[in-house]
Amino acid sequence: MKIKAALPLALCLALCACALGSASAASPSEPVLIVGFSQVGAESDWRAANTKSMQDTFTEDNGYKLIFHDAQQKQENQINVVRGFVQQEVDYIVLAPVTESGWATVLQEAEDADIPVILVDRMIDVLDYSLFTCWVGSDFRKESDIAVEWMRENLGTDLKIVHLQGTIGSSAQIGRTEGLEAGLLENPSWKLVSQQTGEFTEAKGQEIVEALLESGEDINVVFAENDNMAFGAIAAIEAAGKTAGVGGDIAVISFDATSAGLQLTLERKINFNVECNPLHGPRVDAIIKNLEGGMKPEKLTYVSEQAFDATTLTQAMLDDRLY
Ligand code: GYE
Repeated sequence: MKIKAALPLALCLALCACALGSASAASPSEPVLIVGFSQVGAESDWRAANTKSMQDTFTEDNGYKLIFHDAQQKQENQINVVRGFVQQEVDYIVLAPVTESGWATVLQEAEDADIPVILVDRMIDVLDYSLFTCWVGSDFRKESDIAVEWMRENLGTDLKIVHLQGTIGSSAQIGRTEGLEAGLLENPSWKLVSQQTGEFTEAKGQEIVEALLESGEDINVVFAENDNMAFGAIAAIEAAGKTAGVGGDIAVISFDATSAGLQLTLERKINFNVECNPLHGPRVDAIIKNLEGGMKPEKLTYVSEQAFDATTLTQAMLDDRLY
């Protein structure tokens, strides 16, 4: 709003003319599908890439009107906005749920109004799977198992681990935490020095590691449940005069493999980075097209992902990545 208010009148008029122009360019015979998307927030690079993928896909040119809402990591905001989508009678509700529990009531309202609900990214914890049409996202437990296996093979036995968890109760946190906890049980020589939530943000990741290093804790691994918390951890490690990554004082394990995350992996400050693919826009578009065509999509779709070891990562591997 601020930007618009500062625009000169002539430019405003030109922008308005363009907006009207593109609206009238859409063929009147083609119905525009209204999609209400409740996004988690803007906490991470992964999230930004996911928002962009959705916004780039659900455009007027593609036959959609997107109502985008950022819930600022608060489930109550999401419940209110999903209820609003039901009242507005949107054609589809797309929901990236902050946490898994607490969805049954509002999703029942969507079902009663016959509005399909497509879940993206994180899952929900409901007994009745008819409350949502389908889900597409990542296998967070598998991502974590891959990281733990890599730690077992590459970091040895004497591990003193700081575990930076994501938003408590989110599928990404639940799966990644389960993987590490299973690894701790299987490897009794691994010590969990600290386990705290950094809410998937860089600032909190930094704060936690800073405080631990200041209090003199002996640590040699940071297991960060996303890239942004890993960025914060690395900043804290370096500010304490220590080195992060391959051959350094503290190894860093991360998830997402965003472009900034892989850059730090290439620089060998992150030892191992497990990909989590955020490009769900085209996947949800395909699901909607199937539903429009009367087809029934798969109930659960896991996207395929890879993992990156700093010692084998090359610039060429980063060049053709999309996020
Ligand atoms: O790993 C993290 C984000 O749910 C997969 O949420 C997503 C996670 C992602 O904030 O960076």
